Amino acid sequence: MDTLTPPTQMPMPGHPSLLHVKPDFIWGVSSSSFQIEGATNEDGRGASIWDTYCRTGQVANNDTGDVACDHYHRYKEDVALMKALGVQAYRFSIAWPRVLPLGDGAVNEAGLAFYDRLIDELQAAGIEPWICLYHWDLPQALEDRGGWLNRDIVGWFADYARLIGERYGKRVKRFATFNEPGIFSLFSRSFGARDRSADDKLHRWIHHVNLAHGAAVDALRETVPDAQIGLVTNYQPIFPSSDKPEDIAEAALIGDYWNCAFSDPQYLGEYPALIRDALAAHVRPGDMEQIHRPLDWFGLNHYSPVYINSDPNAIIGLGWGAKPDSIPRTPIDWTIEPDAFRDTLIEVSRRYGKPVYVTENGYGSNIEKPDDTGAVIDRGRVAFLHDYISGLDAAIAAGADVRGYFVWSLLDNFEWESGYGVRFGLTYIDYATQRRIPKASFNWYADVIRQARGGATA
Ligand code: IFM
Repeated sequence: MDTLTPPTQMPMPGHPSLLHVKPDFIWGVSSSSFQIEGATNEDGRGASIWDTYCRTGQVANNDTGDVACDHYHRYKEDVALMKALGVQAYRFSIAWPRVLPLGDGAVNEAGLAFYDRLIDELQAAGIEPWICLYHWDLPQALEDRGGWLNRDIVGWFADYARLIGERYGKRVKRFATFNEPGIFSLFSRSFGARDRSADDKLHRWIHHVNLAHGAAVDALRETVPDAQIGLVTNYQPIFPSSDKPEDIAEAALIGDYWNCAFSDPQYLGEYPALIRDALAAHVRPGDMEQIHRPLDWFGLNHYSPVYINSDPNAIIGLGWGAKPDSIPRTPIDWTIEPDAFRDTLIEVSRRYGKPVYVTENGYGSNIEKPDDTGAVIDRGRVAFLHDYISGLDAAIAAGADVRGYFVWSLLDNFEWESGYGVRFGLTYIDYATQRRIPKASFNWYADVIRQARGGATA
């Protein structure tokens, strides 16, 4: 792809190679509660840490999740969009504070009823619901009790998982415990000051997340015996940005934190070598068995490789390195490297030995808007998806057991610190009116799905 050509002027790519994708491959889209639901003060929902954070002035444009995509009220329209897209599955997360406003204790029936309505709508549309228990919106009340640094959170999370299993388990079989534990652990606002004294907090936090995962798996198995359970990780190649020995060593260390600190103990039963000693102080007898519960699938969220250098003043020495100039970028400066995606699929398939589902992949832009005719012709996103889906096909050809692919995301949504200024959707949201405008990528992806499932293309 020619990076010097502005995305708006690129020719629209055709179909990706799908020679190795089987007919029962699952095509889907992903979202998360805080990023789309809105209605943060409705029907008894409690506050989450992101409601609080949005009021600290650290989110672009002081955006909040108060309205977001108003999905809480417009879920029927959104499911209709998914039906038009032709997806077989939809991965969404439950807002823990919507169903347990204080994180534990009293249950909010109105909050649970919302997800019943959503599941009803999905099932009526023939779309399988995939539930993720935790996509970062921790109840503020639990944060006030120490959050992920308090070992009690293992029990709080297990009780929450049991509630979800009991309530939805007759109709939902696919569950993920966490979305990208590496990201919310390494970059959470609770991470603390950028100095080495906070390292120990990080290790305690990592271990508690892992224990909570294992306890939640047990709770889901008790309540949903035929559940298919996995973890969703953000696993990317971690490259040193120079050939200095300290940068090479740092990239290897960050690889163990970012990619393996959760998936290795959860799928393989031990912490990766470079961080094992640091974690040991927090591991009690029986902990590793509690974490290492049988899992059914591996969820991969993948965007682009990470370039690292060594920063002796930063926690775990993590410094952001320069990205090679020669590599194309998305408008938000993420490198476009579909070969790295292919290689990552091959790596996680071999390393963890489970069926792999790509639970997120997508293209972020801070320059998208409707053209004079009102259409959003997002050629850059189409080119990205084309190349990444081709990479996926190549990974399957090379032996990776990849069973599904979910685009991030159905809708433009709240992109955390970037607020609404960064758009990842197949559907443009006009936030002033909440009008949904399917982009060119929406029609393109619908066509890819039709083609993959043996149907005629438009
Ligand atoms: O929006 C996020 C999502 O919440 C987690 N994975 C990456 C996406 C894009 O940054």
